[in-house]
Amino acid sequence: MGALTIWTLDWVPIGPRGFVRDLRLRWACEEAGFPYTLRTVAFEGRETNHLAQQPFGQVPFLTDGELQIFESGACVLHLARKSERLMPRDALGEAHTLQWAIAALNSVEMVSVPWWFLKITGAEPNNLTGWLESRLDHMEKVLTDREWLAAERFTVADLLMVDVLRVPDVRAFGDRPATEAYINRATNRPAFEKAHADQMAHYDAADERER
Ligand SMILES: N[C@@H](CCC(=O)N[C@@H](CS)C(=O)NCC(=O)O)C(=O)O
Repeated sequence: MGALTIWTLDWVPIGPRGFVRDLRLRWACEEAGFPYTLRTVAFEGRETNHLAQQPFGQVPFLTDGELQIFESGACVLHLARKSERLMPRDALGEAHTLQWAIAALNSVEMVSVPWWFLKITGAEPNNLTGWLESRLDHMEKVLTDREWLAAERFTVADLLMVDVLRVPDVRAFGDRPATEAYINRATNRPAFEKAHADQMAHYDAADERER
């Protein structure tokens, strides 16, 4: 394996701290025991200053030696290919992990992010509410009788699903005890706690530099 570098923004406002998607990569590295270096692109001018690395002007992206890759989902799946801790090696376990990883991004996050955006911009009514409610209700049923989504243990699918579900407005939308317990189970893992603390410390240090 080459040297891993996680790329994120040099600074963000208070609101998104703890939720910038570099956390997914940090968390995956912590779970797998992979050391990494953190590097940054500038928040100012982010729309155009790193399009060669991330064609939408966003973060995160990852370098692994000579390889460079963007999209948080692709980055954590890349890491999962290197560690059985993130993805089982048997065909069934791997297929189920991939299935739920894609479901997190393409069936839940694809509704939750636009819903959240309409919510914070004050759209009344929020026409995505019913759609999100249906997705979350289905997840609640799934999580009622299982601890983890695939292979009966924590995988990268849980990492992605939990990162989607733990967004405060999404988490506060309705009462879903199995989902809440699932989020707590995952975010109480030492690897998440370390990744989260490191992201917060990174942005605290950025504030210090401004002073
Ligand atoms: N689908 C992308 C979404 C990336 C994304 O939304 N990144 C946010 C930070 S979490 C960002 O760069 N926002 C700044 C912007 O869009 O200008 C991924 O998962 O990597």
